[in-house]
Amino acid sequence: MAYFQNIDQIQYEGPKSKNPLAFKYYNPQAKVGEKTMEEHLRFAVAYWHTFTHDGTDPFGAGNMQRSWDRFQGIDLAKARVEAAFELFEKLQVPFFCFHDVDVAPEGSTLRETYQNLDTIVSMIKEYMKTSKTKLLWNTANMFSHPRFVHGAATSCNADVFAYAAAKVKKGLEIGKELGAENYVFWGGREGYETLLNTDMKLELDNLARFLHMAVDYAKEIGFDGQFLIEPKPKEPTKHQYDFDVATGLAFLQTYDLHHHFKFNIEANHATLAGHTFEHELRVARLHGMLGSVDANQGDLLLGWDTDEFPSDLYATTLAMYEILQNGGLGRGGLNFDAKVRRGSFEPDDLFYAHIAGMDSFAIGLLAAHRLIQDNVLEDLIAQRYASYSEGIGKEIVEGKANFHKLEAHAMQLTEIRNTSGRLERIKSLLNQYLLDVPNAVSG
Ligand code: XUL
Ligand code: CO
Repeated sequence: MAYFQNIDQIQYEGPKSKNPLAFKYYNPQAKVGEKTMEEHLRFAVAYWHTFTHDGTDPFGAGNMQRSWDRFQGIDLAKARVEAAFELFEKLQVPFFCFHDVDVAPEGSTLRETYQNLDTIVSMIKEYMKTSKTKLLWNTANMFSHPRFVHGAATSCNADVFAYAAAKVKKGLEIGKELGAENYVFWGGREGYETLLNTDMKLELDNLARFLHMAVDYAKEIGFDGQFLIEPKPKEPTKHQYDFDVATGLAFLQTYDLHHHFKFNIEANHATLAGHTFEHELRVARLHGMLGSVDANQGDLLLGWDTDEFPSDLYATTLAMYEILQNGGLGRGGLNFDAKVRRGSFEPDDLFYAHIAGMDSFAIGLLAAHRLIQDNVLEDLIAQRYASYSEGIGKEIVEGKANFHKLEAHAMQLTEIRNTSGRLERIKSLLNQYLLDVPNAVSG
């Protein structure tokens, strides 16, 4: 049966189209440089926001109109799979992502939960045989159930640590079964509320022990997906251990885990950490650790994780700039970890939201590609740092300088001349490239 009866497959109609159910910029088969847009962008639908979230917020009950909600329990889970593959096909998205509890209800015992998962995973596997949509990543939800009140791998309760391990073990088996490209570890409640009752050293050591066990088990069963850490500074705990990319990197290096992991970078998590999205992407890229992206955006007037669909074209352009400079996302993708606003409760809003996100990243891709082709930022940066390609600067970067030499150089300086950073000129250039995108598409 069809859950989105009034909606046909979304087609590319170009920037002049007035059809709200059409792509204006995302043209999956169109080439940008060497790759098609579909290959560059590797979009994924997040199961939890699109098929599970019901609009509940701290002040109000669920309000989303979702026709699958007339079912319950395992039947509801099955209806969601049907709805999901219908939406994937109509949106032409190459990937999807899910948590264990998004796809199958928890049973009253762990064994029963496994049975529910097995039922739904084999149904998903059947659908995947004929669908073009693949699994970008799956993960285990280790934050919603009350047992995880003090965390999972960092819980003060060893039974909870064991329960969490069982969930990840099952998750890795599911990832292998469905051919997942990646497996995500978002820290859920891995953090703390107060140091007054927290053994931080034990918690961090345990988190590392847990991740090493996951690496070992993946090897044992031959699961070859890329492992990803998703940093977030706060929510649900006041301090999350995987605060941002730099903090996560230090943790991974300290515990000798960095060979096995990359980062899944979420835009809204970056802004919560007081960074820009592109900052987090850059830090990961410089260390060869940029794995995948949770494509959303926050509201800078609000201090919490709003998970909006991305529409800020500056952010998508600068993100795509980092991704292109990275040589792409490899096995990663752009997962819309984003939800429609509570006021957007009708089923077709799910399509408008994804179209907005996909077009916004397609525009970002087109603008960033041209910026790179024309060496716009590279030339500006090369000029700005020109003092390091000759004289004393060259000696510094070549390791030929020391404090004696530098002091002697400084002593003979009569004047130090700086030049302008020209930020406003650069922003105008960026505007020109963005406004040129429709021309890039039509010709
Ligand atoms: C929470 C969040 C998660 C992860 C997967 O803020 O982003 O949905 O992406 O657990
Ligand atoms: Co996320």
